[in-house]
Amino acid sequence: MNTVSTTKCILVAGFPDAGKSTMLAALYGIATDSNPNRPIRLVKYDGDSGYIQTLLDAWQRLNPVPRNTGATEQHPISLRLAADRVGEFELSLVDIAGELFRQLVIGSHVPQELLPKLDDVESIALVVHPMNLIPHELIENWEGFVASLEAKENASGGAKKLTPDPKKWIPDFMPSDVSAIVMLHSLLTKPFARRKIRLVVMISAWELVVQQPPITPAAWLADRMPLLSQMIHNNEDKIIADVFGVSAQGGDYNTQREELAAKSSRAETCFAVTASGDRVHFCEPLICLLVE
Ligand SMILES: Nc1nc2c(ncn2[C@@H]2O[C@H](COP(=O)(O)OP(=O)(O)O)[C@@H](O)[C@H]2O)c(=O)[nH]1
Ligand SMILES: [Mg+2]
Repeated sequence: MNTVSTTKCILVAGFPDAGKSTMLAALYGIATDSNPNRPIRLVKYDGDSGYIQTLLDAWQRLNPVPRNTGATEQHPISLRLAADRVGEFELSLVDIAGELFRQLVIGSHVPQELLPKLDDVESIALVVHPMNLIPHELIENWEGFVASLEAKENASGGAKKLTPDPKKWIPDFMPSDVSAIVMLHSLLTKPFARRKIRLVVMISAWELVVQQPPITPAAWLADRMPLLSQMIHNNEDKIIADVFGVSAQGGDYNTQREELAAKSSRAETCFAVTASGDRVHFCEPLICLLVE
């Protein structure tokens, strides 16, 4: 039997725009679905109920979840879930906007809000978005790269001039790959005392990673986030890791809308793909993280 002190907890981490809110909406939708065969069930939700309902409504109606709106997204959210193979577990989103994780990396300090959760959690789901990565940029592409970041920022409502002097480096330029390894390294060093992390890298929006021949999540990670991939391989005693591609939307809302709407249930459209490319249930990455 699980007690509060032995319940396993997964921390969902990721930088802004990684796909965390969409994943939360899909998980909540699946866990509260009426399908008796659903692999996870909601036991308890702890958090702002209006917020989760807004996410769920957007997901059900095939709309992008509302963008981060500051205050609400800073509130911790916790789902107590149950799955047959692993019993009850807690899924915790301390910082759904991803800003605190950015501070952890860029500011090299652990924000107070993150401390209580980061202190005891050993299982981490790191969400990364294949289209929202900050790449390793070559110096000859630099000005184009800065312009593309600014265009993205402006398209999403910001009007930030990233730097008036393109030669000046600012933290927004840190490659996602580097950010991810700095974050993991922070979790393995002081002030934390843990010796091991169980990690699952969840590559969101996987249906957008279309390549011929098809690429597996493991190959994608080695190719697009080589430092993270190497860090995982070089620290097998400290980081027990796996990688999955996941699709919480189930497809692109513009180009695949009709196909998605034709499915009998929304939950059915979501899926995950193992490191070697096999299609599995959307919830499998989280369950794998907890299996002994
Ligand atoms: N095509 C597709 N887009 C996705 C999927 N999951 C998330 N996205 C998109 O990725 C962007 C960031 O997602 P969001 O959940 O808001 O990220 P967050 O900032 O980490 O909470 C949004 O434009 C989503 O519509 C997916 O499974 N498929
Ligand atoms: Mg969000």
